[in-house]
Amino acid sequence: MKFIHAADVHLDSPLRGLERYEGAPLAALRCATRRAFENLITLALTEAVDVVVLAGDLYDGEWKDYRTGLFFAQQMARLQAADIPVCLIAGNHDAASHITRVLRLPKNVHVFATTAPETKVFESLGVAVHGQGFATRAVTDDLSRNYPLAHSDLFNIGVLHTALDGRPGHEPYAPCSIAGLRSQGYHYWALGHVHQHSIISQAPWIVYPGNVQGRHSRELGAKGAVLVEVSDGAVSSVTFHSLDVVRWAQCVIDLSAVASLDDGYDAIEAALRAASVQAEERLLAVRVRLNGNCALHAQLHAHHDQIVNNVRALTNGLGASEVWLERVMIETTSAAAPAVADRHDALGDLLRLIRDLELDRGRQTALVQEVEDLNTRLPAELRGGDDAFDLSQPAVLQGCLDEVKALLMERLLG
Ligand SMILES: [Mn+2]
Repeated sequence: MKFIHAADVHLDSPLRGLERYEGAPLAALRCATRRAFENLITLALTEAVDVVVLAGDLYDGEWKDYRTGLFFAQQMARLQAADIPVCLIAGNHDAASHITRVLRLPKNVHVFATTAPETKVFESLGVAVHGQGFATRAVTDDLSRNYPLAHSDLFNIGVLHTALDGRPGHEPYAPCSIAGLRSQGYHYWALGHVHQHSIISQAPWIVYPGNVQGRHSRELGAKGAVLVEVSDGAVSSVTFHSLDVVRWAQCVIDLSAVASLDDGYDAIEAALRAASVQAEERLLAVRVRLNGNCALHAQLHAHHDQIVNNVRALTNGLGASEVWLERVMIETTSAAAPAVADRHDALGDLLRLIRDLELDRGRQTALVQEVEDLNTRLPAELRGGDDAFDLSQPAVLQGCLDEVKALLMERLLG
């Protein structure tokens, strides 16, 4: 017996604010969750699995129109034609209360109840699947406590969308403990919600497959699902298969030992080349982060645009995968600043002024109030979302002060 365990498909997840990115491969990114899901179904067919388990957040939220549901139904029909059943629970993103459009699904798809745990027995396979979906978005009860005990003569799979005992960056929904999960006596807990693949336990198996397709620059690396093989009533192997069509990566390049911009570009190119090889011929969406205490600091900040476009040009000739430069973040610190800040002249005064500003919360607040008017005039995509430009955030303000300092240094000294 073998089955596929996937979760957090987030079908048709909207990609916010991509329009503002130069040269973003919009069509590829918009379709990515669908293409990755097709890869999942293809894997199920080629492996001729006995069951497919989807552990919540199949949909990102309410469908914009019926096309999302129709696409899913079409993929389910591919499995139906091969007699492969699907067990599915709702998560916080596609909680029953949140999805108002409903489509009838092919008969091979079993959607678990959201009011109480339910068990689906596949007699011919010797398998019992236990599950309960989210009725509402924010489930704060431990759903696992009401799950039934294992059926002693069957292989038992528990399907649950949960943050376990809390996972950084994830809402603490349907909290539960590893000890609690063990107490049901199941062989395998098919979890969802955490987008990073991880094997929490092997006795019993408690597994997050991670999401099937990364959706932004914080969902890095290979994404896919796990294939689980069972023999003699026990798990014999758990294998991760990458299914993503767009790979998100970050290249962090330390420029502290780099003396010239040219050497800097060489270091960046080497890092991009390595990332493109790792993407295994998928489209690579890469964020470049330049850091280190370095002599180039002022130059990098003063010529930000030129740097970004030179890095973009580097992505052209890499070969292995198509590479899209999502963003260049200049996070270097200045190796030269302290000496200048000690000078007893206007430039020294200026740098000391900025340094004092960095240390004084009260003056920062006053500064933020002064530019508040500017903030309200920014386009919406800059004010919201994952990378919002929000000066009231200390890190954003600090970044601006760094940039101003470097720019002034370069202009006044250079
Ligand atoms: Mn979730």
